[in-house]
Amino acid sequence: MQDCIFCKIINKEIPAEVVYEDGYVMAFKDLKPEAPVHLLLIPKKHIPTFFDLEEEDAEIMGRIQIAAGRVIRELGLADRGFRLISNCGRDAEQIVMHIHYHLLAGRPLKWPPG
Ligand code: DGP
Repeated sequence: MQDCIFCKIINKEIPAEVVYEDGYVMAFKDLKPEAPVHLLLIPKKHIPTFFDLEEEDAEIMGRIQIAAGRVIRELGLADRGFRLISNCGRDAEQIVMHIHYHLLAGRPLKWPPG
């Protein structure tokens, strides 16, 4: 999608610190980190919100979660754990309209998040 900042990152039109990439998923560092590890995991397909998901997207969404575990394991943080969270819509303050999960790790994470 032309005006989507995350699609531009996928297409390498704007830079990002990419830590994981396969045919379906990309993970890169968040511009404004809220934890020692703060990554954004996104589908390479442009899907604005969870309300736009179709049956055929089930595999891609599952792959995001597999990638999350893989990245955390590679960072040596599997014994400590992580939080995977997604903001959807206005009340959750979704700013970028391309589905993404925030992956937070490297410090104790309070619950509820706010
Ligand atoms: P939200 O839509 O509220 O779930 O958060 C979007 C996140 O995306 C926010 O934490 C900041 C991050 N972000 C926005 N623009 C860019 C960018 O151009 N590069 C990177 N790496 N992160 C971005």
